[in-house]
Amino acid sequence: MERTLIIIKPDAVQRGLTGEIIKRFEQRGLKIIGMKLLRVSRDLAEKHYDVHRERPFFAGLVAYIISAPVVVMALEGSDAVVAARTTIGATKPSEAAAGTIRGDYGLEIGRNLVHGSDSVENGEIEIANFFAESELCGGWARAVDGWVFE
Ligand code: IDP
Ligand code: MG
Repeated sequence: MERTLIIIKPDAVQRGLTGEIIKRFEQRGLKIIGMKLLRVSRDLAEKHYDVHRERPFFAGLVAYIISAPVVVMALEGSDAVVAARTTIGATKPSEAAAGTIRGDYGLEIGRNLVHGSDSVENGEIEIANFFAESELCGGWARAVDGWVFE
């Protein structure tokens, strides 16, 4: 089973889309093993987006992600990283496929609603950055698991 970190970004929380976005991951079959609402600190935002530190949009990206509360989720499932990213859609919402979160609710790259880890390795790192081990319910048995996982 893979794990991935999802961030429901400030624009999505402000727009009242939190429930709609959580629903899409749940319906996909991904298992929530951690979830909380928090205000991201500047330090954590800069650490999370460190790979983009030299990009021209970095300052705006950090300002955006700390501007209001976010909901973070750790999800578990088979191929969780790729499955979550296909549910999220392309980085640029105007080019994201209809039926994806970004394709259904977004227009601009700087307001693209949700983050999903881009690799299994980064998923583990990002979950550890946002959650203490005691906040995770890894591998809990869900009643429907046998109908989602073969
Ligand atoms: P991803 O979120 O689809 O993985 P990345 O390329 O990793 O996309 O970029 C991280 C985040 O940085 C994006 O989700 C978006 O919020 C922001 N971002 C990326 N490129 C731009 C840009 O050109 N302008 C403004 N924000 C950007
Ligand atoms: Mg990325």
